[in-house]
Amino acid sequence: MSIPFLVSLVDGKAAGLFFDNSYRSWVDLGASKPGTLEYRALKGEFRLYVMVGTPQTVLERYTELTGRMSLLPLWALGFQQSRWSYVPQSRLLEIARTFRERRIPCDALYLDIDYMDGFRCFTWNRKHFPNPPQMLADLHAQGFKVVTIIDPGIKIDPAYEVYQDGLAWKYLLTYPDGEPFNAPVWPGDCHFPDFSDPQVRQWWGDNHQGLLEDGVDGIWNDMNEIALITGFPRQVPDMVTHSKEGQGADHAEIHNVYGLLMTRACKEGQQRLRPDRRPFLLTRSGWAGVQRYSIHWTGDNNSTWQHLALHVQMVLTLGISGIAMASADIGGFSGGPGPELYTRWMQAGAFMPFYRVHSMKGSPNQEPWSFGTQVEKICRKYIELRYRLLPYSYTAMWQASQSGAPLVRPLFWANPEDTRAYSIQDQYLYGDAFLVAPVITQGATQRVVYLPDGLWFNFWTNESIPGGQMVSVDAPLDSLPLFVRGGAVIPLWPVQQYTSEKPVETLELQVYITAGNTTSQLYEDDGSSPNYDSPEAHRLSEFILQVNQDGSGSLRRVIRQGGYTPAYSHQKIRVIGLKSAPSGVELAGGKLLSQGYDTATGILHLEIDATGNFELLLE
Ligand code: MIG
Repeated sequence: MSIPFLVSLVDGKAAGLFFDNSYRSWVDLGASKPGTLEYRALKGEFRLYVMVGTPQTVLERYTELTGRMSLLPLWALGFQQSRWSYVPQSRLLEIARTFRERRIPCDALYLDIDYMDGFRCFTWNRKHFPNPPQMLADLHAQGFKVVTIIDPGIKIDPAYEVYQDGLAWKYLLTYPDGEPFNAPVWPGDCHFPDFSDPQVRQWWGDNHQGLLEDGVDGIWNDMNEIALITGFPRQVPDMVTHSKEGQGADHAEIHNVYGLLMTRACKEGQQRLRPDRRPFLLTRSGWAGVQRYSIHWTGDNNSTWQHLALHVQMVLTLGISGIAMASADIGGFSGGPGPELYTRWMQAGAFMPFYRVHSMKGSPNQEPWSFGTQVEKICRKYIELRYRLLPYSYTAMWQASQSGAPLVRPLFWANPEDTRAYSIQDQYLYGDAFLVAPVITQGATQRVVYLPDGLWFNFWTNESIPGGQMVSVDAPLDSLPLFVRGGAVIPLWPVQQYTSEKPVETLELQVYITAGNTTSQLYEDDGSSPNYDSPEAHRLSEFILQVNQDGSGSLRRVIRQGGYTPAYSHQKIRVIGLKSAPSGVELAGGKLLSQGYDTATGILHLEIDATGNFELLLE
């Protein structure tokens, strides 16, 4: 993933520099000449876009230019289990069954390269998967979605249709003399499609028809850097030629955008072939703007504590580079994590833009039940929390589609003036309200957390803590240090075993009282329609909280956009942080079905029958 975009932040003022040149380039950030940024590229034009403002407005401008993600189906926010590879079919079905038996929520299972027939793209290994439509229907009935991998390498095999067509129609990369370029990948010697040609993209997209008709729910693009395996040549030579939309170009110019163009072909194919569904695509390679087509995982990491720390750092960096949804292989790809590392990784992963375990061929099992009952119990707790917070995460994903704001944000995002937050890379914000400080040190049962200015609440204890200071937090193995910004209104759903298991009948709202005025958003739609932009298909609400010094105040829900009607008819409200029981509670816009103040916890519990606008007064 190569994104020649730089964000600087000095005394609260942010600048974005986008070097729009796809050739190999070098950046020296003051290492050889202090105070001087040096940028060099092999060839091409010098084209620089400059944006200034706050980190937020810089990202808004950058993604206005390079594009924003479209909403993924809701299931993409559920838990996802992958490995290289779940074969044969009986193994995949066993994994699915075990999730349901053990009541560990899960939405998606992945099929890595061994589902194919001799690594030929768009084929099935019929020995291991005798009846894919039947198998997929069976998994769908249990609430699972299935994502299959597709690599760009096309096996050189005269009996293989994709090879025949690609060769006959001259859709493949060639040397300048017209000879097709070939190099080894998993299937042996391969040719590669020229995704910089619109006709090739159309053809490649259409090639997904069989998989989609069989019932595959999403696609996973790998090796699209282009990565080759041991042999000759080691890399695609610069002289290899491309169409570049008919203008002609060499590989030196296209190399960095090849992966992005492949994802474009795949996403557009999904849209054409299955217009009634939102596309799902996960890619390894990409370039500036790949967020328009795909989400991203960071490739082959190791099952080490260092790589857990790196997971956080990389997702933060990718986020401010326009990739609003990125994550890494949870548990680590190569090696085995052991129970403690796996547990810590599963906790942090619950607060990543997407939540996917993946591991390498030959590595020990990495399902949530693979490390004994204690670890399984903790994993279930965090996966369930992920499902509880779906309406919150979904709103954050919608924000990414509107403004480019990533789901995982650096601490300075909300406090650009707070210079102490600038260099913190082992904590992050998740959406507007959460601050996450994962434990990334072996053996640690405590960690130090920096809380930026404002009032914060410990999510587990509801204790309120003033920000602008470092605090030490207890973090036994079952505890992820997690804080909520004062003034936030967090929407929650009940736990489900998968995202569309049952209609949500009650929306829960957790309100964190802080003196002042705050606004929180909630975006709602059916979680699957591609036309979510239309007014009837979605609804945007704001929760406006106004609290006086004496604790009295109001909470209003205001529908700002759209006429979508969710399934729930009740809202349960928990008001956290009141100093004492309110002397009166009044509701406009619905019926107050129950109320109670719990003196032990200091939480005010309310249930109302409103589904839309309401105003709640606390005296
Ligand atoms: O050379 O498809 O990053 O996630 O499991 C390895 C097999 C090829 C690399 C990907 C990894 C995937 C693996 N692939």
